[in-house]
Amino acid sequence: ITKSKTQLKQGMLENVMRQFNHAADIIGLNSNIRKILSITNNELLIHFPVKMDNGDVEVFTGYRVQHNNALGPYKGGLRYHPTVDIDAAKALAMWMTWKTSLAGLPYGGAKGGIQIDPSKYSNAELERITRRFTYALGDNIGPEHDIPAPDVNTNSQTMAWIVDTYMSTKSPAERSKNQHVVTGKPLGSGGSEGRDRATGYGVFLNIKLWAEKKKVNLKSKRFIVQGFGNVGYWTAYFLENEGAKLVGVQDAYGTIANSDGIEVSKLYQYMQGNKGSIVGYALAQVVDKDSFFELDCDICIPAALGNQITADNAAKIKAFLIAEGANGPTDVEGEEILLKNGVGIIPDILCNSGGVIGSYFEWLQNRNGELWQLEEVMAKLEKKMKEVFEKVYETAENRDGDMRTAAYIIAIERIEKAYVQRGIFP
Ligand code: AKG
Repeated sequence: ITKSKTQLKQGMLENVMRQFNHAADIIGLNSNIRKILSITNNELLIHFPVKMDNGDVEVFTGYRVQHNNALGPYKGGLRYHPTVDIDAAKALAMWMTWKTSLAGLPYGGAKGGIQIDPSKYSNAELERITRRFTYALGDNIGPEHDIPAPDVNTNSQTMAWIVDTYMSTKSPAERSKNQHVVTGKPLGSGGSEGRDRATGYGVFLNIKLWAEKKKVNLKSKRFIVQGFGNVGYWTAYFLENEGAKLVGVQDAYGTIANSDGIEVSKLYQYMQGNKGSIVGYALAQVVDKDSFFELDCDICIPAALGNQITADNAAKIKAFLIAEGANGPTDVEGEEILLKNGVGIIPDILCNSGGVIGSYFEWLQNRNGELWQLEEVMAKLEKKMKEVFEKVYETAENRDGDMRTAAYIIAIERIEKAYVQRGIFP
C-alpha cells in the first residue's frame, strides 16, 4: 500500500517468476517445459470506447492474458483496478495456472480486467463498460475456452452483464449452451449456491487445517484482515464462528483496530450504509495505515492486493501465521524474513483456491443442467480443500516446511506430466 503503482506491478511478475524458477530448479523441470511455462500463451490488449452518462466518450484499456491451457480451458478472474496492466495480468494469469493445477481442476490459467477506478463511474456506466469489453473480447473467451470470474472490484452483477452480452452474440439455438462462459454469476442467472463464500470458506478451512496440524486452538486467537471485500468478510465470518477474534481491518480507505474485538456482522452492516467502507466505524480505533501489519495478533490475512508484505514490514509482523487470501500479497524478500522468523505461510495458490474450486462446481452444474444445494457445494468444497491441503502440507513437511515451494512443486509436476505424455506438436 505504501509502494508506488509501478513497483506494485513490476513486483508481481518478478515474484511469480522467482517462485516458479525456485520450484522448477528443485524438481529439475525439463528445460523445454520450463521455456513454455515461463511465458504466456496469449496476451490481449483492447482499447474500447464507451459513452459516459454526460454524453462524452471515454476510451478504456482492457486486458486478458491466457497463460497456459495444458490441463483444460483457461480460467481466472477479471479485475477492475487502476493497477491492472499487461504485467499485472501476466503475473496473475500465471498464478491461476499454478492454482488450478494444484487443486487438480481441469483448467489452465488466465486473468484480465480493465485499468479503471470503478468508484468514479455510475452503475449504468459500469454496465456499458463491461458489456463493451465483453463484446470486444468476442470469442477470445468461451465456456470451453476461457472462463472469466469475479476478482477485485467485480462481482456477480458484473458476471451477469458479461453472460448476457456474450450470449446475445450467439444464434438463438446456441445461447443457452453458453451460460458457463463465466462463473460467479448471481443465483438467478446460473450461479451456484455457495460461490459467494467459497474463497473465504477455503481460506478459513486452510487456517483450521493448519491449526489442527500445529495443535493450535483457534478459540480466542486474534486475527487481522486486509481488504474487507468478499474474501476478507467471509474469512472473518467463519473464523469468528470458530471463536477467533477480529482485532484489525484495513481497506482501501482506512485502518481500524480494537484489541477487545470487532464484531464481524456489525462492521459488515455498518459498511452497507457507508459505500462499502470501514472508515468511520465507531466501535474501533483509527490506526495509521503503515502500521497495520504491526498490529498485535496471531493470524494475519492479507485479502486485498499484491506485494503488501515486503522487506519493509515483514520483520515487524507479530502473527504466527499468514493466510494469503489475496494473490501475491507476500513478495520474495518478505517471505524470506517470515520463514527465517518461523512464521507459517499458507500460500495464495492453496489458501485462496476455494474460489476457483467453487467456480468449477458452478461450471459443472451449468454444463450438466444440475442444481446443487448449498450443503452439497460446501461439503464438496471442504473435501477438495482438505485433499489439496494435506498434499501440500505433507510435501512441505518432507522438505523444509516451506508450503509455497511445496505447492508449486505439485502444481508444476502435474503440468509437466501432461506435456510429457502428449509431447509437443513439432
Ligand atoms: C482467483 O482465484 O484469483 C480468481 O481469479 C478466481 C477464478 C475463478 O473463480 O474462476
